Amino acid sequence: MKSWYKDSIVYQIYPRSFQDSAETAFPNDGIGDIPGIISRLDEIKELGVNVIWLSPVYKSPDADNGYDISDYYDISPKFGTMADMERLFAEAKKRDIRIIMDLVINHTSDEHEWFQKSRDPASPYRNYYIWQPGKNSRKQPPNNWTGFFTGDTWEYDEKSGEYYLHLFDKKQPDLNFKNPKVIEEVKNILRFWLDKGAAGFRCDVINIIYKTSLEDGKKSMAVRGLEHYKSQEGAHEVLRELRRDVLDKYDCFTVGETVFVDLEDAKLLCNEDRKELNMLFFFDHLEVDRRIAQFIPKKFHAHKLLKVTTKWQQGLDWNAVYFENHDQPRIVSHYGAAESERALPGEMWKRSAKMLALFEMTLRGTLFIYQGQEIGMTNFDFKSMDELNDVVSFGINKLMKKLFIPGFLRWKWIKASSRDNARTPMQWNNDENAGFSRGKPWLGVNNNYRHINYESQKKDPDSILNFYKKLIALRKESKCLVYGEFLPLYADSRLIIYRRKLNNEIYTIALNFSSNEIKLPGKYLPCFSGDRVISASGRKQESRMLPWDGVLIKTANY
Ligand code: TEU
Repeated sequence: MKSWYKDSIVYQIYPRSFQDSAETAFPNDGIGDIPGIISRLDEIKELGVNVIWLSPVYKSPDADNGYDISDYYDISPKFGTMADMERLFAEAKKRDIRIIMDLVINHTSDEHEWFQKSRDPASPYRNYYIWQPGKNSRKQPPNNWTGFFTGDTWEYDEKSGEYYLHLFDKKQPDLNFKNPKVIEEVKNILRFWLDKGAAGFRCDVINIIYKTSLEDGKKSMAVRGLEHYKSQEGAHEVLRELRRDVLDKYDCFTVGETVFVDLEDAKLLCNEDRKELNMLFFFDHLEVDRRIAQFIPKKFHAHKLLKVTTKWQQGLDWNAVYFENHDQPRIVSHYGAAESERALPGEMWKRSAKMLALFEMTLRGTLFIYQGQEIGMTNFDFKSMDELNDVVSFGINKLMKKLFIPGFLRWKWIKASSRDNARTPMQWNNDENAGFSRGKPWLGVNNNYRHINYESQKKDPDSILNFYKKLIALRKESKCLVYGEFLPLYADSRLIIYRRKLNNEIYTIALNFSSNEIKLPGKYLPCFSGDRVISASGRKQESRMLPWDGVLIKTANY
């Protein structure tokens, strides 16, 4: 297996929010599409990206925006046609950009042919899903599990006379990985896309695909039942089989999305010798200021962030490094200084977005950037639930109502954590709808698009976009930044200092996560005596850190 993926820069595209075009069956329908992506490949290339991760573009009734697939071998007409997809592979290839697909196999859509057939108890597809009789003469669901989207996990089907399992929405029935036929189906899907030119897969919730038992779950605040299906031996075996029979025959890589994963699980899942995944996405670093239920906030302390970062940076052979995706709030609104969204984004928004870029780009692993992150896009100033679209936000609202959480608090938390924050259309320019679409966008365009957009940042040498470009270029020149050791040096509640080291090459990085000017601790001053390679503020302060500043120093031997 070649390791080109290790020093790759991956750009995640959420197709419905990237670029709409007039070239599909639904021209200018306010939903981004594949011809739209093709028209933006040059911008992606210019950023320094060499891999695209494409969120699902398959046929889907969109109960969960494409993460509910009804045909793995076809493209949703909203996004275009298979011919468009082939053109995307070809156009990307011309620019030396590879594409990885989103592999969603824990569940399908309930509108998938397999599921429809499986509703008949006599069908050979019955065993593709997890059907169970109810308890107490079918009045009650088969067990007490609770779902990822805050609701039930069992849905009764009249036609079948039984319940089916769905860990996510009821329109996302879970596949049964105890059935070898399901694994064969997945292999066929993999081969189909690899033969079309895919360079790998991002594997959705891959550590929960195998349900060892269906017994009741133990008491839990979060997802009840998890111990029966999280990181089970069965899942490890499936992954090894997919690697052995398909993936290892191609020049490709996998990155698993792994929920509630701990370091011990992760070590098994992406240990190179075990041949399961190449790397994985964990969530710890984005949850240092949240409680078990992800949407409840708690105070941010920079030292916690360094602790978690160190644990994963040092704990795994190889990391997938990301700060944003289509499920997370925008990083500058989360850990940066995107002031109240009503104010125009100011100097601190910009500096903190750069500081966070510097943080991410100086971590060890394969780098992932989510669309819009490179221009410091912020959370959206939603006014009410009516403006939201995500199934999870509605689920959380319902759950919190049940718990008698007052309306203002519910709204405050949902607004800050809604997955829709990441899903507002890409802000390309100053034109109507930020240049995203000539039609009415499926989700609101952020009101700040005249201040935050790609076109104006492209022209501005001091922009966040150009800062990302510089950092990416720097990373390409330095093996140390990609492969070097990660060594924490110092942290308090606002300041983080760490170092990257490979042989004689040493970088020291300091990040200020606050709006105060901070004096660097005297003990570490000598580390800052080297060449100041780049800083978020662009200013040179020898012993102090400006608010929200980040600096990268090439340290002389120390
Ligand atoms: O997400 C997995 C997942 O459970 C979380 O990221 C989830 O969005 C969060 O916990 C909600 O509270 C993956 C996909 O990234 C997501 O978009 C899908 O909705 C989900 O799987 C189901 O396919």
